[in-house]
Amino acid sequence: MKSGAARDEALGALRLWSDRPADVWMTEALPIGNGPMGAMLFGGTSVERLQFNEISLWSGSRMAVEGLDDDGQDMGAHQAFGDILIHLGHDFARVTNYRRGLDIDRAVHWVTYECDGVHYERTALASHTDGVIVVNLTADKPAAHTGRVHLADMHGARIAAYGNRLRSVGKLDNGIEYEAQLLVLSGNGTVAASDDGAFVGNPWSISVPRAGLAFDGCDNLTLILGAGTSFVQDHATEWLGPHPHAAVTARVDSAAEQSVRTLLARHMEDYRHLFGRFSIDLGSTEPNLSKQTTLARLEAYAREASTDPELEALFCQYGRYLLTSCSRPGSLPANLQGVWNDSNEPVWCGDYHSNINIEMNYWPAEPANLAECHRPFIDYVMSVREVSARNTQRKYGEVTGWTVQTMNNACGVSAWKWNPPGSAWYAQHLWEHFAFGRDADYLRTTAYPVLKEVCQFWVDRLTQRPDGTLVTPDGWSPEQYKYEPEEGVTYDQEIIYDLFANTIEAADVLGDDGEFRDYIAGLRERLLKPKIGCWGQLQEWEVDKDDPKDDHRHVSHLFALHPGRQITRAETPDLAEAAQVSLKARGDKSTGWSRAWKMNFWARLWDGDHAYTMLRSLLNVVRETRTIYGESGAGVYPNLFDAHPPFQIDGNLGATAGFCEMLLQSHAGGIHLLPALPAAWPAGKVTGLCARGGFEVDMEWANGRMSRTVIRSRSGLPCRVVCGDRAWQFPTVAGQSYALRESQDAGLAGAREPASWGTT
Ligand code: FUC
Repeated sequence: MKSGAARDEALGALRLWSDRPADVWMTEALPIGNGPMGAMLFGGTSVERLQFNEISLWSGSRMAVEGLDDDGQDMGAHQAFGDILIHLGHDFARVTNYRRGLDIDRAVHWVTYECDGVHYERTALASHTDGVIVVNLTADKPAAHTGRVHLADMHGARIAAYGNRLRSVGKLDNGIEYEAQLLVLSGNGTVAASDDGAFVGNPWSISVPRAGLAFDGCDNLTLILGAGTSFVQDHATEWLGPHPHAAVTARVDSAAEQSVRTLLARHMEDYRHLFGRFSIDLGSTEPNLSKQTTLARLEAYAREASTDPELEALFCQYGRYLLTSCSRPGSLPANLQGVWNDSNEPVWCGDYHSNINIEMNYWPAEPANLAECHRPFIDYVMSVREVSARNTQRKYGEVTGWTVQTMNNACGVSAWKWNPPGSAWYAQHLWEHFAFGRDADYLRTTAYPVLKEVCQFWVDRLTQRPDGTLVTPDGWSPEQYKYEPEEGVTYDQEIIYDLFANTIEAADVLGDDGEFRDYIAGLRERLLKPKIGCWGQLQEWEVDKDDPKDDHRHVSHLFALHPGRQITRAETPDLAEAAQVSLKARGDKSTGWSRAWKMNFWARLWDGDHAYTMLRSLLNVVRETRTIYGESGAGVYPNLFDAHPPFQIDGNLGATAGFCEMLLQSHAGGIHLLPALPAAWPAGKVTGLCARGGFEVDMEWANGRMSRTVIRSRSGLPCRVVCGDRAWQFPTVAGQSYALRESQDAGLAGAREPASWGTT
């Protein structure tokens, strides 16, 4: 692992760091994760705390209960799993040269300090390859580690020590069984079970079991943590599978057979394969500033005139780090807090919220080159289809297809308000995975059946007016409590338009469902379309009643601008203008995720400076952990977690999508380079940005103008590119790269003539 000196050199790069241990979980501890497992590290010296989670540890019903109404369903909540406490006894008052940090290009958490003349180093990683969390503690003097390790559990599990292993085994009321194992290995010295309960104190008042492990005179320690549950993503087995004991034991044992160096190497190879595909350089930060702690940089950033392009790039990449760490194929998707949760009653149950939040989580997956990380959401949608269909029939009677309520758990149990276009919004993600990846098999077997069945729900449900117009009944614009349900709400109409548009395109690609395709195309024509109201706004309702003073955080009626594509600056300029009027009226100040959405909206409106204003408001450092809806309190915490407040990961992930949207758009007629470049980023470079159609783009710009672009074709489809007043159009071969060259006519205002292009 990296030496202290090498580490210092890299300060300021893709790293979050601090000069003191964390006190507060939500705002200061730093996250690692391997998909199913997540952990928050505090970097303590007296007591190190590693709070951990498993994505499938959910309380509440596994099945909707017949006879109960929507709000009566017990959807439970994502649960905290437990904690590891390592009692080291290095009182912080005696510690010097303390640093802790998170390197997001390696996905490694580290701590270094000196105490009583000994230099200590600690690293932690969550390995997806090996399915475990590893913590390694070293020192530059022999026998420097003496203390105790405890494994605590949040549900009163049985905890016992066996040799050098701690095991917690428990069962939730809903039948989900779970187990965690912590194996402690040492270089020299001894590690032994000890249940004398001699030391149980910790600053967080975590209730610590008597059983623990005592380590004595060890040169180094390696902790290997495995955790699992009996949840399986299959309603046919009522979501339960075998007890996790065997799988957890196998993972921990197999990791224990490898050296820490090997575990690290395997972890980095896997992680970098995903993370390393995309890079972003928005300019250099002044060296004195880039050397500062993350908190100091955030505080400097809060001063109007201060710039820190490296912090902005870090924030963009942090969203990719977080998604990679909490959303890997084979497990559940990222919930409201990704996977990181220290409470059994997290706000909004740490759920799958269908009216913006889970979708926003996945906005960066495709453009930021993490298509694999999109899979858990797609698999989740596939897994809840049947139970959602039953639930939908309970509500709407004999309809085909299905939809969801606003709050959803891991087993597809829904609660709270129905969100009729929720399934259509989900379906957009299945389509986007194809639009970027162009895998026709996937489209045929996975995405298209979902698109079609969700269309069928609307075929049954749309109301036809005498003039043939189709409207959705009983709509609600999230989350406008002042208004009763009504017909033709813009949010509904726009999402259904998007569903129909995606289904039509999908059928065109597949080429064998022409009748259905034409039928849906006919319905799309007749859908009530967005309207411009009396103050120039895009109407949120069919009736022109929008309140210009309404600053609600949800901007649902602008779905067609983003993430939809019904409204674009180029094709529907009047509607785009109206969307801008509405957006301005809503104002910039709101919750974290709302700011992130507005960053994307302004990018789609090609106003890079306003998108940048939203980015700055997202990077506003706060400490507020209570729930606040209004303008105050939102931004990021010192650990760069997005603050709704409280912590909600959608703001992080939505912001990363916003960066992509500022630099490249591909939702309307080809690839548009630098559509919303702010004045704040006159020069920069990005590699591995993805575009619909199956393209990957590297580009550099200087003085606000593109200087170099290379497009890699994955799909072999023809490519059309626009940048400012230049345009290119050319056939491609899958696997080939194409460098765009300046045309002779470059610079002619409005010219859209094909410029030259060449293979690299
Ligand atoms: C929606 C939002 C809230 C919050 C919650 C999880 O209901 O209105 O702001 O993000 O989801």
